[in-house]
Order: sequence, then structure tokens, then C-alpha cells
Amino acid sequence: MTRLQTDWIKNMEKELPQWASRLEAQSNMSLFNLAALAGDISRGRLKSASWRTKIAVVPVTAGLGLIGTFCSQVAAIIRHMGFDVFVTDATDVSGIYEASQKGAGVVFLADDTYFLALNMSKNLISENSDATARGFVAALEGAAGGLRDKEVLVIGGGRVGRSALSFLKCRGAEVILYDNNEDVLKELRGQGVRTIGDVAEIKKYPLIVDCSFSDEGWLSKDMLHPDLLFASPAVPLSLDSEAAEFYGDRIIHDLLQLGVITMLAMVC
Ligand code: 2YG
Repeated sequence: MTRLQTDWIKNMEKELPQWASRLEAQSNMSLFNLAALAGDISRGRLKSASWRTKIAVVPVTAGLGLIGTFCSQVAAIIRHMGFDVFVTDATDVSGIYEASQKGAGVVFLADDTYFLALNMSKNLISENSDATARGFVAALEGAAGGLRDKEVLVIGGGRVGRSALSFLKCRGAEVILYDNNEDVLKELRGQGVRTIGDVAEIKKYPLIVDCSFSDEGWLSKDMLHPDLLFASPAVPLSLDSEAAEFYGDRIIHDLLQLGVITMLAMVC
């Protein structure tokens, strides 16, 4: 999954209201219901958790180090859901200790490989790739008025794509996978997944979850179904500017928010 850059996320907090109202309109669900569906918990449980659970976000300096404003954006998203949340002053292990000393029941932290939410008291862990896939599948389900027995194409058989495949199956969808890597297709075919390898077949599917973290703008309008609903955590977006313009509000996409509210629901 793509490493975020400060430039991409620095204005996220002040744009959260617009993000929320657009996503609620697209998915026909409140953020709470969307997060509860994606996190497979009841809305009531998530609501009551927001009253009693304190959340800490811990900066991690490992590897390539801090991403400017990353932790404060994660905290802003969590705060937008009504939770009491703070970013620790200390980083890394000291930050985890500070979180526990200040009464946090859940800790969010990310290195270059994993972005996790941990609820130590309940031994619950949520990993961002899995949560992100679940969040975008849930949003697509809301937008499509349900996915049961409907064909959904997943683009990209990586970590996020495989989580999308399994959550789509849980939601009753008929899944098909497209990837441009024959080895990936072979492996998943061996697991009983229907696969396509020809990019020209993508236009047959009006419901798509795009988990291809590859090049920007490789999907053009003529490669896509006219009635397309497109849910994508891919950074950058795979659609070219003409397709992005044409499909407009039928494109469900963000850089961090939907995955974070799903992580929150998965550890409450
Ligand atoms: O604490 C910090 O500031 C850094 N250690 C955060 C590093 C995060 C690296 N990971 C990413 O940028 C993305 N994989 C995060 C999730 C993207 C949205 N799905």
C-alpha cells in the first residue's frame, strides 16, 4: 500500500465535514452505521464505546520515520466519530507507555509496513489493509443497495484485494478478481476464486472495488461499465481525469478516513 505524504493529508482535518457528508450520501448510511457494518459490530456498541473508550495515537519513528500531520489526522478522524482521543507527546515505546498511563484503552500506531489499532484489554487488533478493504466494501454495499448475489469485480490481488474478496463473500457477493500478474491469478484460482486477466473484460462489471496500488490514471472511461459504482482505497486513484469527471459521485475514494473509522469499529 502506498506511503502517504504530508502534502496529500495536511488539509484532511478541515475537510472532514465535506468528506463525511459526501460519503454518507454515496453510501446511503450514516458514518456510524457504515463503520459498524464494516467493523461487524452493532451501531449501539460503537456508540457506547465512544462514551467510555479513550483512544491514543502514537507517533512511530521507525524506518522512514514520521509523516507530518499523520497522527493528528488520524486523531481528527477518530474525534469526528465522537471519541475522546489524543496524540502522545512521546513516540514509539515511550508513547505506548504514555498512552497507558493516560488511560487509553485503544492505541493506533503505524510503521512503514503496518498501521494497527490495538485494544489491549480485549485483545482485539485491527490492521489497516483489512479494515480499509472492509470499509470500502461496506460503502459499496450501501451505494448498490446490497451486494447479495451480485457480481463484484476486485481489481488487485494484494493484501487489500484479498481482504476485499473475503469480506465481499461474507456479504453474499459473487466475486471476480482482475490482476495483471499471472502468478497472482494462478494462486487465487487455486483457492477457487473466479479470475480475469484481460483488461478488456473490466467493462463487463458495474460494481468494482479497486485495490490496485499501481499507476495513476490507467483506467479510462471506455474501459469501464456505463453504470459503474467504483469503490477504491487505491492511492493514487486508478481512474484518469476524464473517467473521474464522468463518474463523479459514483466514485467512493479517500486516502485514510474510511479505513480509520473501520479500524475503530473493529477494536471497540
Ligand atoms: O507515525 C508516523 O508518523 C509514521 N510512522 C506513519 C507511517 C505510515 C506509513 N503508512 C502509510 O502511509 C499508509 N500505508 C497508511 C494507510 C493508508 C490508507 N489506507
